[in-house]
Amino acid sequence: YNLKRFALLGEPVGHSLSPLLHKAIYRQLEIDDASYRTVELPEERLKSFFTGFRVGGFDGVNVTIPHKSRVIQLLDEVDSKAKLIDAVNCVNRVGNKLTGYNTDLLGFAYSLRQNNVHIDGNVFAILGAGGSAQAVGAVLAEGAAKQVYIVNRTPERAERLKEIILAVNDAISVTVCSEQELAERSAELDCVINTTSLGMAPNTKMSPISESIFSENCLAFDLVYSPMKTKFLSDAESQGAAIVNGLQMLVAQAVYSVEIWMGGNIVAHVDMNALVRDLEKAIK
Ligand code: SKM
Repeated sequence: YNLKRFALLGEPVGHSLSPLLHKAIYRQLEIDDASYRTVELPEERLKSFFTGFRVGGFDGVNVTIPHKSRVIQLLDEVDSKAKLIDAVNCVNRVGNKLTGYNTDLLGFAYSLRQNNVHIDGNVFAILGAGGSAQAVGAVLAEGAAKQVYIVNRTPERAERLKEIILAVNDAISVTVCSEQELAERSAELDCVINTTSLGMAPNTKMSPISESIFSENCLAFDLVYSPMKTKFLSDAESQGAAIVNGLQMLVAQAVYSVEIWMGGNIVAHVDMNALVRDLEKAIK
């Protein structure tokens, strides 16, 4: 009897929904020989953790804030897209070899598809320019968005995000702009994506942008999922925009991780909507 062991590494990880989510995935797939736990890991213990992981301590791990970039140097191989955005959130061990992936990218692309958001030829705004913004930018670039606006407090990070988008697809028009400049373009926007943590519990009264940005033809996508309806999303809804929160992306990145670890065609066989409902119940 060979129990497969998986874990989420981060600091903090106490409030993560991943253990519950992964257990729900195993239950759905009738996998009864897998376990998933959180490992709270300060930076100085990352290296020694990986020494044990490599020789069989775990079969695979997810990586969350603040280690997604730092783990890269501890791996044998890294998927090219993960390398480009300098973020790994999923590591697979085969024998003593560790390979890094980024399933946040795949999860975001999945959620856009599920909500019928076409990337090709459309106009997007990305709010924020941190790690998850880079994943979002890479997906929009690969899907051949027509135009991407980037609004971020520090222009240096916004420029870095612009470079990443253009490295994936140099045919895209990318503009770093102020909130005011974006507001003047609001009629053009097909989709506005919040990648900042503004509005996340406990700061639920905050939004990264004024509600004047939204229109009826726009979809507001918030990577935040707690609360399920942030101020950003309720503002968008009040302007007649469609809204999507980050739960579906969270579920999808987990399912893609399980597929990497266990092989087979898991993404196609899982009921993602049922998993989203499981999480909604847990959040309430
Ligand atoms: O990339 C994911 C990670 O796999 C799990 C997670 C969580 O449990 O909060 C968040 C994201 O960083």
